[in-house]
Amino acid sequence: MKLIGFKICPYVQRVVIVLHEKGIRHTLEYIDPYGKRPADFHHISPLGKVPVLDIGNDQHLFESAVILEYLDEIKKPPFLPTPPPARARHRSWIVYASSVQALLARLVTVRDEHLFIETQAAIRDHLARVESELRAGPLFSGEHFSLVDAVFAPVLVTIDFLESVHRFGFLKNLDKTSRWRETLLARPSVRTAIHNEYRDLMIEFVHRQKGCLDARLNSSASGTRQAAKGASGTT
Ligand SMILES: N[C@@H](CCC(=O)N[C@@H](CS)C(=O)NCC(=O)O)C(=O)O
Repeated sequence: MKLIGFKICPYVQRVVIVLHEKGIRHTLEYIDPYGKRPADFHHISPLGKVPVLDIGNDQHLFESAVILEYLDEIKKPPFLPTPPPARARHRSWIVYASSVQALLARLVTVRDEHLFIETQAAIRDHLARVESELRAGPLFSGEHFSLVDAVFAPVLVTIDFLESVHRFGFLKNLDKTSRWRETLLARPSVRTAIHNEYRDLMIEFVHRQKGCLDARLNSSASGTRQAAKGASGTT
């Protein structure tokens, strides 16, 4: 199998996580998000997005949630529960994770200050709802890894990055979600899914958006430069 993706794409990260959790042999082909797509890209990815999973015999799968279910069907252990109600509940939370991920993407790209503030509030509301859904842990369904864990891990990785560049405090007072974050981020599959250039590429991505978050990064960077100049006695 070959997974085609971008190095910072959270939807690619979720597929990498499941490939690793299941021990499925694969190769990864990273394409340049800002460059020209490979010639056959729109043929293999009708929506023009990554991830795409090449499963051989000229067959390509697109849409990460579908890819995850495919991987779950072909290799044990199953990560989706069997009883239909539980199975449906997990699928609902997989959709929910994509909504949170979309809000996080909006936070990085938005240029309107009002919408920037509004998006932060929406993210907090969504995370509070996740918190109320979590049980004793350590994972979404207790001890067993599930596809819900696989899709929320990249959400929490993105939040970690965002908190490292600006103090949003998204996980403040969300104790269960914070513990879930720690458990997930310590997992080898999740660590593998975070490309070693992830942080630098994310910062580059934020700068390219020229949005409200970029403005905050620039102002805190110039603040740091001013402080450094002041400390060294130069102005
Ligand atoms: N619903 C899709 C979302 C995938 C998605 O949005 N991928 C982004 C990158 S993270 C993409 O390929 N965007 C198109 C582009 O940047 O050209 C999935 O779950 O696979």
